[in-house]
Amino acid sequence: MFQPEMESMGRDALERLQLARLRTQLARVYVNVPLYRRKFDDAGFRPEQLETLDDLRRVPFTVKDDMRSAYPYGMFAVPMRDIVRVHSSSGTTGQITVVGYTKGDLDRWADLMARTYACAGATADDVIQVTYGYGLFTGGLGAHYGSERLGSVTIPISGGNTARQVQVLKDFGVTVLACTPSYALLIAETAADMGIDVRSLPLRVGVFGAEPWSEAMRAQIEEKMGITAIDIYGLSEVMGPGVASECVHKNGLHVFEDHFLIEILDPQTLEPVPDGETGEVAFTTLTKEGIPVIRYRTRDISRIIPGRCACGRTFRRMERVTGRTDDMLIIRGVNVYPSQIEQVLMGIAGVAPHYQVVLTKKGSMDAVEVHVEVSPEISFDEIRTLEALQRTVSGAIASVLAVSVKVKLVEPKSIQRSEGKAKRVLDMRGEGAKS
Ligand code: DLL
Repeated sequence: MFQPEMESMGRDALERLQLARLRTQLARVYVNVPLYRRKFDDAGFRPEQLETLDDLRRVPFTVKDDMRSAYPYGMFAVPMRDIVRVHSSSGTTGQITVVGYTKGDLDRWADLMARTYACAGATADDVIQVTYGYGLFTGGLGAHYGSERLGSVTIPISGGNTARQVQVLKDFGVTVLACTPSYALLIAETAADMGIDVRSLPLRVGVFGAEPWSEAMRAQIEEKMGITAIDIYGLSEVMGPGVASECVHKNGLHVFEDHFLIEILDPQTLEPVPDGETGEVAFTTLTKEGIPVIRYRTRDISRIIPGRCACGRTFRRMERVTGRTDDMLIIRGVNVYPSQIEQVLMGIAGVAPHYQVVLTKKGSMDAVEVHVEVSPEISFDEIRTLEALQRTVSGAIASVLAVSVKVKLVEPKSIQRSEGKAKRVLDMRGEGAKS
């Protein structure tokens, strides 16, 4: 553990620390951020009324639209002269939002990312290739400073130029790869095309996140690269990567609860649900200075995994994020997440782990097509083989998801690859549609 005194502290001590930090945080945002003062006043809540952690239920939520309406700096809780860095959210679903960090924030972030690598089993002896994008995206610089804080050799290559990624992976003796899981697959595929067997390289760990991925995809990456693949989670509004991370037991992501309070909300009532139940994840930052967020609704779906982890960390674990409420497809009344389709596809021999869900309109009806690449070893000219494979895929989706969708098999490498977050849903339903 990178900070064992925090990561394995007793739950009682942790809750006392959380309460003290929460009180300070609420008082600070009430005084310094007009949006919070207005929200608290409207709800009849004063920070000094908070007596227990449970009282957080009385505090109003923060949503993405609050951040958008405060664009760019309206939610900062310190004067601009104390801000030393800004990042912004990826903005795939609308206008971008800006987040600001003080020196103290950057210092804590580096610690939390060092914790993340240590969770994955990395040490100062590792050589870490940081392939998350550098820039306004939090992935690159977050992963970079964490790697330096741990004392590892840091390779700040950023995303893109996949052939060079493979070359560096091979020549620089890289032992840890940090990138999105979909990009890890592309790196593996490119290495194979270059005649390089990643399994024979010193690479042993991947710290993958920034997009939903499935257990089956983990198995594929681990097999292709001969590594342990660890799921890491975070979001810009809360900090960036370094909010939660799996440990080597790979059974849920430890939430760094000394810095972030997690709640799982019932999607209908928005009341917090007990551990074990699934819902929307909300976070409250406990130590952020630049832009603290209070009960921020992430739209990510997860649950708390009850029980202790064998690694000795006392932080509770959240289950891997299976999807977002705004990514959910409703196909003839059935709720479907792209990652569920992925899970099904990965279990079928003959199809490659590259797919896209395409939404179109037929008259007034929404139509859903799943485009799946066939594996390179399947000949695209053998009609009968393809037909049989198509039936297998549609049948598997229908039986697992309880809804039938049209499946289109496409040629190897025809689905666009991504060097960052993969685009799993292509919305072709017309003007103004989200894509
Ligand atoms: O993606 C931060 C990050 C960078 C996390 C590198 C991990 C590694 P944003 O661009 O603000 O920040 O996107 C945040 O990405 O709300 C989730 O929907 C999704 N996401 C992040 N990590 C995971 C993960 C970064 N491990 C949004 N599994 C979040 C599933 C993830 N989804």
